[in-house]
Amino acid sequence: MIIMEVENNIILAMDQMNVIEAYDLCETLSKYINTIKIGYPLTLSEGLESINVFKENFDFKIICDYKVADIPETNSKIAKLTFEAGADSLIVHGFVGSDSVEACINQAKVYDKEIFLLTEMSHPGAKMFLQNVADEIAKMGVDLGIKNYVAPSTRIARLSTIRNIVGDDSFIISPGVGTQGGDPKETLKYADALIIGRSIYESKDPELAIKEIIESIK
Ligand code: O7M
Repeated sequence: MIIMEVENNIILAMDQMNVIEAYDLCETLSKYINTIKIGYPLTLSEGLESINVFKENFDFKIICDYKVADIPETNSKIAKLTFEAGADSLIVHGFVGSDSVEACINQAKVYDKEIFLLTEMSHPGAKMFLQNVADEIAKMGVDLGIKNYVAPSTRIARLSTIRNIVGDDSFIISPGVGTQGGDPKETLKYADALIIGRSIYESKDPELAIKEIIESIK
């Protein structure tokens, strides 16, 4: 099941560490986006309940990026708390194996929410270990019936391979465009949406930055 229609194919990575700054940014950008990703930087500074600031004031879909990677019992607790706090979906690491991932899927079913399976990451260090098993992780996701994936925009050939494994009916969101070097338009040949943080929120003019990205992917 595909959970979201991502406006302009852009998911804002809300990695600011101050909820007021994050709120102000959302006010500026809310006419261009309907989905944001909240991770540890904002949650550890402002608390899990800060999710609601963005749900209630902007009606955004919230993807919680907690890269869940623990034993099944602990994954289950993390997923439960995240969905109860109002997240629409949760990003889960695949390398921990199918039992740990299934624990999150089971909680998602309880709350009628979704998970995204993280396959390969976008940073250089992902080549050391994760890249070697990323295809197997994606195949495991298919076997588990997962339809939502995260795969890197910084290595288009790898993104393309992962798309082939998960199939055209899956939904791939892709981080790494802009600051990490990925190209938005090229990425969208294989991914359904871009995850973008610093090239928007560190810009002197975030509205202009997002407008330029939207223009570039038309
Ligand atoms: O545009 P950036 O580089 O400022 O931000 C990218 C965001 O995507 C940031 O929140 C990262 O934590 C996240 N991310 C990656 O950059 N690479 C990955 O491989 C995976 C993620 C991610 O979102 O994982 C779910």
